[in-house]
Amino acid sequence: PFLLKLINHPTFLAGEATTRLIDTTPELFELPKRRDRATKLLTYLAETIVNGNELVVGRPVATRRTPAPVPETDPLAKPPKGTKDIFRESGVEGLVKWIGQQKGLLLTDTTMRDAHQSLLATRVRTYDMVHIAPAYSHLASQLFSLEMWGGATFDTSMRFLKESPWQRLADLRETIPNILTQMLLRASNAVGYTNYPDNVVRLFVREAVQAGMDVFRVFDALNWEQNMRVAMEAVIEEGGICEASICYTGDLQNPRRTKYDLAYYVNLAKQLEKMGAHLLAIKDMAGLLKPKAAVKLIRALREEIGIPIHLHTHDTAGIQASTILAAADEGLQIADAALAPLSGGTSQVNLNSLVEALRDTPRESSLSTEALTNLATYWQAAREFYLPFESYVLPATGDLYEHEMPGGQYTNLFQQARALGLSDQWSEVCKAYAQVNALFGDIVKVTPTSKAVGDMALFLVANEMSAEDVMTSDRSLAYPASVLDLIGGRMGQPPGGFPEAVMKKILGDEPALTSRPGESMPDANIEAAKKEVTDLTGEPANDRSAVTHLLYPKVFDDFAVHQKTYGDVAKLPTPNFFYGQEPGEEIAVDIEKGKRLIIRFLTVGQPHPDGTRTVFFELNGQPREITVHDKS
Ligand code: 3PY
Ligand code: ZN
Repeated sequence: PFLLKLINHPTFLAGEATTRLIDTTPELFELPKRRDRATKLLTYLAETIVNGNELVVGRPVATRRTPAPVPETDPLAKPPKGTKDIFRESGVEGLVKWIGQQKGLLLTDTTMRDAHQSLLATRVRTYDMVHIAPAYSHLASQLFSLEMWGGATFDTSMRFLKESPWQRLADLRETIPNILTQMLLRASNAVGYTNYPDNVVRLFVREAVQAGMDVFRVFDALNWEQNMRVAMEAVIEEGGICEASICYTGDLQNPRRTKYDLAYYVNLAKQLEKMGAHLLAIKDMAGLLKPKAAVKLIRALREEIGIPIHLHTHDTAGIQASTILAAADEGLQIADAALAPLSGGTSQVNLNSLVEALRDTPRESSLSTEALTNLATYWQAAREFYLPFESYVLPATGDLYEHEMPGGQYTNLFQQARALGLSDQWSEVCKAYAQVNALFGDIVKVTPTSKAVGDMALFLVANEMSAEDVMTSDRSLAYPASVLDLIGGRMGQPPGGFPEAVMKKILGDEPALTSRPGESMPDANIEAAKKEVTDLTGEPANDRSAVTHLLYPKVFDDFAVHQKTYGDVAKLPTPNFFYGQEPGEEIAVDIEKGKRLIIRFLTVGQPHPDGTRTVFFELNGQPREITVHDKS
């Protein structure tokens, strides 16, 4: 059976088996599980039925229970050839050449990463992605890539959704074999909020490539190319596609904003090209790139560098489609957009209408109207499951160009302000954010530097202080940890460094780091991490679980314990994951290919004297009882 397991393994089937397969895939050696997976899932459902899921408690209730409609495709048909096939057949050079030959604007769909990170607090589950995945591979094979991993999705999937980010990647890779996968990698911050040792970054990239990641959009939150080198080299060495980013800030249209001018961006792009980037991303995380500025930038970059350009922007201000269209006229090769139901506002531009805006022009995309409508119909319905996480819609005003808050942070910071009772002072928070940026020397603001600026802005408003007061006050203040990290140089260096006086004021006598943080960080002990994971789970750890533990020790450990107790809850339909089941409701749960559980919830018994209750189910037609603590 081992051989059978091996040859049926998705990696092997995809023709990518290497000698590392067995090292990186220890599940091949696992003995049949002693504990019963069905019992674990029933326990999860029973707990949720009796006590609720704390993720949704106190939030608006999603009432949709019916599955989102999946467009029909022929399950036996091979999906059409796509970008992944080109990459597989002709390597990164062939792919880059192919991009250069395309007349139409290529598009990346961000629905499964940035769109829900920006609109739904990153809460979209693997279940809802995997169900629409075959439709993507059959109907939208003309997409350049699918951004479906990285950024905040890595920790959020474990922290809140109790599912494995690695499994999400593997599942989508398997179900969408023909389109390139894409992720956001925060360079030395990996998928976290602070710099990690170089060997952790390298191991993470290696594992990501092995699990099926193709395009790595690498950025540094201060545009410090030195801090991108380790991640970029790892991507290139491991055989990934290295899309290095210039983060866009300031305003190329504004003659008074001189720090980040055209020469700055061109110079940075040239350095990234020299460092081996296969593609260049313009990462406009706050949606600040105005159409005329885009023309200037793309024109200059197209003259000065040879690699294809990929534009990422957020539609916070509502006018970014015009920026993409203007950039397309200048020869931009690839743009990011999200399917209609998850587009607009702090998310990306509407992919469906962008495709139509380009229709019958020289930059027409080969994506079909009907196919995209069908995919959008699915997401429209699937979004209903996530009603509890809908953000308060916060329209941007012209001051977006003053505070320059990234799309992913905009509604988030508002929620934080609201929690502190500062929602009516939102415009002051925005002003404070701009002041803090100026105080710190006008820096790039994106995860994690944006968090430090946001924390400092809230700190000032809550303490009724201005940024100026920071410099003049004699009080010793307990600054947020993120601010100490940033000004202490632990996130890297901005162009020109941080202002000396500000460093002195905030850090006092603490020395600041001015070299690359990774240089002075000792390598993490991978073997020790494996041992910790093994001790925790009682199962053999591999590089993947070790690196996850090193990136997010507590989050990973809590998740591992959850998984040990409740099994793979990612397999439950979303309404049942959030709300359990309704009496009489029957659900089908595919715990693996060909292994389906039919679970019917019958009723909950009266409380026992010890505070427990028995929940009655039918599992594949047989009665099953699960007793759980009633925490009410
Ligand atoms: C992230 O780092 O998660 C971002 O989306 C930054 O724009
Ligand atoms: Zn973004």
